Amino acid sequence: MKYRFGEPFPTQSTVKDLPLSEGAPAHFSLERKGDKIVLVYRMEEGDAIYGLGEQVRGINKRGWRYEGWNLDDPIHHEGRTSLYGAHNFFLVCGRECFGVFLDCAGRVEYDVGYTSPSLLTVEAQDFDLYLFEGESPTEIVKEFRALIGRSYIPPKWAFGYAQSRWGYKCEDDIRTVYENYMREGLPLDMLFLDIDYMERYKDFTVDPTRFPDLKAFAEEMKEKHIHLVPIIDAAVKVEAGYPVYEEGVEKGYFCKDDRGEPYIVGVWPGNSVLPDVLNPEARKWFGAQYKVLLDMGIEGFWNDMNEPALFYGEKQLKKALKIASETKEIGCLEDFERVSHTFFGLQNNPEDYRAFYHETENGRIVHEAVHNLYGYNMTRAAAEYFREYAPEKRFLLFSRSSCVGMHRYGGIWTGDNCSWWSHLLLNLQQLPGLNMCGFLYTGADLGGFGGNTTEELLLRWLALGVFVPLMRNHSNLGSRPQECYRFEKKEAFRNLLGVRYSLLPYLYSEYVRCAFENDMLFKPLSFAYPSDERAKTVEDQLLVGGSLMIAPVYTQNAKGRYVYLPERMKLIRMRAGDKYTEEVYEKGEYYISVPVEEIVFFLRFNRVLPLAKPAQNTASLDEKDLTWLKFLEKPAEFALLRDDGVTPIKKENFEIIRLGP
Ligand code: MIG
Repeated sequence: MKYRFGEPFPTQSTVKDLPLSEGAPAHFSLERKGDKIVLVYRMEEGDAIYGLGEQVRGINKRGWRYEGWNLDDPIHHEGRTSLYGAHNFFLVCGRECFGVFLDCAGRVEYDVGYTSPSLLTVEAQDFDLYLFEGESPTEIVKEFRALIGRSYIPPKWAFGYAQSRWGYKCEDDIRTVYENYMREGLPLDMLFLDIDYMERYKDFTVDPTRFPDLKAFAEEMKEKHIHLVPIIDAAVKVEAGYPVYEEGVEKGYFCKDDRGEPYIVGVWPGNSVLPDVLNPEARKWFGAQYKVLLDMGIEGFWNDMNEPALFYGEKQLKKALKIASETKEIGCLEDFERVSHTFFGLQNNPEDYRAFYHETENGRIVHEAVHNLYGYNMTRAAAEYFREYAPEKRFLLFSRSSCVGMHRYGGIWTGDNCSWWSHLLLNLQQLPGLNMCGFLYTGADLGGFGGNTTEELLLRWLALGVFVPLMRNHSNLGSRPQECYRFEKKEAFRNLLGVRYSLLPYLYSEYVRCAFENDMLFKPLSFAYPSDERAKTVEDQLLVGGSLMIAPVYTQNAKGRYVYLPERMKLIRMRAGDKYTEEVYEKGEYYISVPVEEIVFFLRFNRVLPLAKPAQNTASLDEKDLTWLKFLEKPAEFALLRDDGVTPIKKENFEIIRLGP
């Protein structure tokens, strides 16, 4: 059912046109608050609220307030209300179970039992409201996902292990990382290029002293089965003679102020302008810029700073400088506060978002009203161009900022987390919500981006990362280096990364199946065991695909952890992809020992798991030589994807493997 409130901007988040329903929507009562609509739902004691994608706090969202508002804020503590994505879909699960999607380009506010424990309110200005009813949470999610279209599928090599760091500056830095990985026998598929590969942070340029011949270098690395993945920032440097800037200005392709002049903001390159990716022509033009790097043999990109994140707006900065210069000396606290606040307030200032405009198919519109669509359309620009450039090829593409709809064009990483144990748990807790909203290709910066990691934290985090589609170790400039070879337990790292490759046939097959069937790769336990009251409260375990349950360790100095088994399961204790033990446990609660050198997970009853031999990279992975782990009392099937990992996937690429007990 679809209802319309106000005059929503067409987000193109959905792929189907539903007729508008008359009358009042079910479940909710409606209130008006100024120019906003408030949807009010009275929650039952036992209702759990799932979804909202990339957010803070637990799998069950009840007990806090949240916002759908894309924001670059590097400290993801639990007091936050929004992160980089706006994923406005949630499920109410209890006596009644239904799904809610707010198709909205602007800000959405949720109060999920915060002001009053039994009230859920959703507040926004102009939006389409969709309600979904169904037999089970999974069925409802599938209905929603059918509305928003099939999730992006990356190439198989994008399921390999990736090393990244802000601070690799030149060819030799990258080569050194590669050589160290090889010397230690550590598997690797991708090395990432952060902003320093560019010439003074100019998009689609390459610094000629740091990377004198990127094409040759990319080729050299590809021969070694390594993909280089460069970053692209949203903002374009203002600089005379820089073709991307000059051409964009000439054609009117950058966001403009109220007088029609390009709106100037400050990001990495200094004064910059924002490509108007909501203007179809400008979007096409921006996407075509990726050609420079594609022609060099690059096959993967990550799009950053596309909330869009602003260090300052030029006009606001000038105001701040004026205030500072008028304050000849700091005579009292008020002086100090006035000056410091004007400067602190410059970053991602709402005044800026209200001061520039997009030229869309539906006319000129102020950025604030369509803020959440920016990262989506930047990524769409790239994806649409890739399809033109090489229609038969899967590219790697993921973004920091996103909105429902972008899941068709690329994945996301969850931005600047910290090297904190709490963020390992947050990583796990975000996965089901992201999957519900169509984001299947996703991952957190393993080891943590900001701050200093430890060997133990990295090992534990990788032990979750082996199950997550994007398995990338990434860290901040100036933080403690965290490539696997920096630490002492080399063998543990080697084995652990190897396990990823052993699991790859399972993970990639299940991933693609989930994309085709609009299923979730990561589910809360309660989705599969709906009548199990204990399962509903589990916030630190997940089902991964149809066969597995994971229960990672996420506390410092732990030797193991308590695990809840909602049914009989087989515990798999893995030292390496070809070195493991199996042990059957009955339904119940157990303390399970988990040494840092091991990956421990559970095979579900009457399910199977294909395992490959550990490999150095996806290119050398032998997918013919599989071992099958089984926990069967009756025959079972598994849909194994057999394809080249690059060209478009067809349903026929799945081979149904039948196994008996
Ligand atoms: O303001 O390009 O989230 O992954 O390393 C920081 C530098 C800009 C933010 C990204 C991070 C990346 C960093 N970028």
